[in-house]
Amino acid sequence: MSSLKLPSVYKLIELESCCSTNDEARKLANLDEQSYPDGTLIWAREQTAGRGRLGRVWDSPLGNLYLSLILRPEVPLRTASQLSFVAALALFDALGNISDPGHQIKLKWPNDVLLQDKKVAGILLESQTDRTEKPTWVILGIGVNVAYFPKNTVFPATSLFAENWRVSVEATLQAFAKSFQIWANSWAEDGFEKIRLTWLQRALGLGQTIEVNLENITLRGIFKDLDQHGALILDRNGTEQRITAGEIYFPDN
Ligand code: BT5
Repeated sequence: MSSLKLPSVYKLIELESCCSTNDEARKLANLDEQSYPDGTLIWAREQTAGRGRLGRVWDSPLGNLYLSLILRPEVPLRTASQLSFVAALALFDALGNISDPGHQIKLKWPNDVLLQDKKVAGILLESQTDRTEKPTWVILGIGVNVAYFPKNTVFPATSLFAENWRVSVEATLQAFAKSFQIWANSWAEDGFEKIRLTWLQRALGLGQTIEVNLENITLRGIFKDLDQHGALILDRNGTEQRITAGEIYFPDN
């Protein structure tokens, strides 16, 4: 066990190893709400079956940060999905707070964090709803490449260590927990607009030509905006297209 201190809104569960902290969180969230309330944070030193979005593998050896937060927001699912942008802002601040000056941190739609234009952290939001509109839980999975990153990825990846940034997993976790509390409060009290605008200020490629890979087609256009539901607005020769899922690339970079 570590001697980690987190703000009291979190209930920390530490694991040496697990399959996926999101799967562990899902199990606990379904057990009972009293024992695993909003703010339960599952942290594992390594994962044997870490997951990215769309069934992708998330490499999870010892040395990186892997955590999942159980959240129980009293809002419709569509609103709850804004939490991935809340988490992206928290990661941005957390890394900014523990970094040496001179490192460039940016956000990449929908919710990646880039360091020196390479992916250093990813977010996986999962939820479960019952018959009401509201989710019974939302699980926010966060992976930060502290010491290790995979080579040969389509979009380049990096780690904090690879950018000569020596920081511990514990310090990264502590910084994230602190920043997430601040942004989650802002979201709960003032809604999405401030989150949306701040996210846009920190996004890579806004106003520039980007490529969006959809399942069967690649679209090219100008990255114009983020709408109130977190969709990317792509301007294609004056016609605006709303993109809700896909991978973006920056051809001019
Ligand atoms: C994500 O997926 O970015 C979400 C990653 C969430 C991981 C956390 S760890 C704690 C929690 N438990 C889990 O099981 N998952 C969550 P996606 O957008 O699909 O990005 C995957 C892509 O990111 C890969 O195809 C690589 O290009 C790149 N990448 C960068 N670092 C990586 C790493 N450590 N492992 C795998 N892919 C990485």
